[in-house]
Parts: sequence; C-alpha cells; structure tokens
Amino acid sequence: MKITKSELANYNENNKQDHHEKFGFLSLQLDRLEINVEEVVERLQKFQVAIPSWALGAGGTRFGRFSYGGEPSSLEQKIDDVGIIHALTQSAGAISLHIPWDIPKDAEAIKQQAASHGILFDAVNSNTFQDQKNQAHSYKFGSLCNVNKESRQQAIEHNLEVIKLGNALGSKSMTVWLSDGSNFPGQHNFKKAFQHTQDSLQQIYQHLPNDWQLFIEYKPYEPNFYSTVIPDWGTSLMLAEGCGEKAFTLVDLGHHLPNTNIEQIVAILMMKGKLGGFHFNDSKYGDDDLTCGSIKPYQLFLIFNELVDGMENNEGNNPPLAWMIDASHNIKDPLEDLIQSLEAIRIAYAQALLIDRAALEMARAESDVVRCQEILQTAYRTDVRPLLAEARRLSGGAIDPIGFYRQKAVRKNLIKERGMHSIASGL
Ligand SMILES: [Mn+2]
Repeated sequence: MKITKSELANYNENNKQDHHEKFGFLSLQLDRLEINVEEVVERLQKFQVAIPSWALGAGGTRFGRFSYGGEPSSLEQKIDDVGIIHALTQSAGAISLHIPWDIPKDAEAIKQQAASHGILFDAVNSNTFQDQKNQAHSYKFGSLCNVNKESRQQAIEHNLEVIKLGNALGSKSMTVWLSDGSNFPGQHNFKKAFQHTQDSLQQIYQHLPNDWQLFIEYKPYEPNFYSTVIPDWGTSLMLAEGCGEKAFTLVDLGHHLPNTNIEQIVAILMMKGKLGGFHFNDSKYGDDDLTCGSIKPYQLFLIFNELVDGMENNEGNNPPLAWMIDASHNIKDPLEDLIQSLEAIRIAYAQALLIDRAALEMARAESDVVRCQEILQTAYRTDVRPLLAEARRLSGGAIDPIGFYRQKAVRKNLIKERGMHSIASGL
C-alpha cells in the first residue's frame, strides 16, 4: 500500500480550518515572545528519526505475542511500512536494520526501494545476544566477553559482516548492544570480562571504514540479572575511548535504573563530544519499551533541553546524533504506536527549542531558582502541536497522521494485502 501526495493534499484541505486557527493563535503568542516561528518549524521539518526494522511487527513479551495482522514478513514490506509512516509524518526518513533478522538479498534493489520512499539507512545493529541456527559456538555465556576465544572470534566476525552489509546499503554507523553479563555472583571475573570486551571491540573498530562511527550501548541488567559487562555510560565511554575517535556512547532511555538523571548524562557526554546516538522509548519500571512520552513526557523534555543546548553550544564538537525509536509493541498497532512516538519526540524537541536560553543562563548566574523553573516550564507547558502539524503540512505529510491512517483504514488494507497471520521476520 502506498499513500499518494494527492490523497494527503485532499485530507489536509478538508482539515485545514481547525489547523489554521490553532497555528495562527500560537504564532501570535510566540511572536510576542520574540520566538522565530518560521525557524522552529524549519528545524522540525529537518528533524528525522530512524525506525528500527524490528518495531514494525507486534513485539510481544516473554509471556506471549499478540499478532496484529498484516505484519511485514520481509525486509521489503518493512521498508514499505516505514514508507507509510514517513509519508504521513515526514519525520521518519531512515530505517535501522537488525542483522541477521533483516539481511538484504539484493542490496542495490533494497536501496532503490527505500529511496523511492525517501528513506535512508541509519545505523546497522549487530546481534550476538542469541544463537543462530548452525552456529559453531554458543553465546550462552557471552559473546565479545566470552571466556572461550572461539566464541569471541565468531562474535567479532559477525560484527564485521554487519559492517559489510551496512556499507552496501549506505549506512555510516553500527550500534553494538551486548547482552553479555552474568546471572550469579562468582560467575564472572569482572576485570577479565571487561578486558575481553575491550579487546574484541578494538578488533572490530580496526575494520570500521573511515567515515563510519561505532556506537556502544549500555544497560544495567537484563537478560543477565547479576551483572552486565557494560552496565552504564561510564563503562561505555571507557570502551569507546579505548577504541578511538570514531567510537561513541549510545544512550537508550530505557537502559537505566529507575530515576537515573538521564539529562545530566546526555549533557556531559555531549560536552565531551562522545554522544553518538539516542534510542527513544518510555518506561515505568525498567526497560519497558513503551511509547515515547506515554509515561514521562517531562523527562523527555528535560533531555531535549540538554540535547538542544548541546547542539547549539557544541563546545565538545559532538557529531550530529543518530536518533532512533527503540520500542516494542504488543497491544497497539505498531504503525500507530510509532506515529505516536514520533509525535512525542518532536513535541519535546519543539518545546526545547522554545526555551529562552539567554534568560535561563542569566537566572542561573543569579541563582534565581524559581525563575529557572519558570523558564523551563513555560516552554514545557506550551501546546506546540500546531507547529508540528505545520511542519508536516509544509513537507507534504498529513496534518493529523493518525486521523489520516484511520480514515484510510491503512491496517485493514495491509491485512488484505498480507493476510491476518503474517508474522514480522525476526520476531
Ligand atoms: Mn536500544
């Protein structure tokens, strides 16, 4: 199913009255605050977030999986799904592939298909957290950290294969997330596990093309429940620095213990020029992978406050960040859920763009704590949704993506095309 420009234009035409009123009113208010509305809308138009290839089917939990019908059962269909999201939102112009779940059979053909939707290939993701069929050595006791040299070597070679596949598609980065760790005290020699991991990552790094970046993700627990080899940003940063200037830390929102101050982590990593990318999701208890902004929208805003500050005052020479949604869906239509996540991310970004940074610095210099909070919350409490709708309208997307999606019965059409019992590849 492909959504045409004329369908979108018709939809917007029929819904323009309400949008014009809301956008007009907000523009007037922001003008009075001397905020350049045009510039904010332009920045929103440029802001693109990658969709991971594993988020397009029902993710499920370890207790069960409830299919949604019409799930994409091939990489081609996954790209078509991202194409639908991008057509509606004009903000999902990239896909992030998971290898080996989504190995392209014909890289050139896949590239062309993605290009026809205006989609690029973002970071590729390696997978050494599960054994594949006919694999010589098991990852049951770890991959890059394994005490067995053959297992480590096999994991290194897999990562090199992922780089090769990504290169053929035009990707410029690889994200390494390791499930490596231990389940019981005494199981691991912490120092040896770290050293093996450092050594393995360095070997992978040696083969990284010059214009590529290596992202190292951390996570404090799960699937290992006593220790993980890369539990936190400090360990990730040590490993990245041990590799070289093309290696960076990647922050995944859900990979923190409850109440961790993630905005502070983001600020310091950017100051050091070592934040490579960001994985968006939301959670209440752990790595819940819920829809962005569904639980803690204020935290998301505070994180964007630091991200925008880091991008505007780039003293650490931090490279442009790789943005990706890393969430999983069990009870919602994955496409609707991803549209909701994109909206939440862009709301937080737009609000952060409204912050009066000069006034905030002044209030900080005077230790005027009340004023600091007022400045942040004035931006946070602004309903910026008309700015997002305007950015979408100007880029040729839908004023209201979910409204369009439901009116056109997109899921029903996908079920008609693909069947009720199709299952997303890799899941
Ligand atoms: Mn992640």
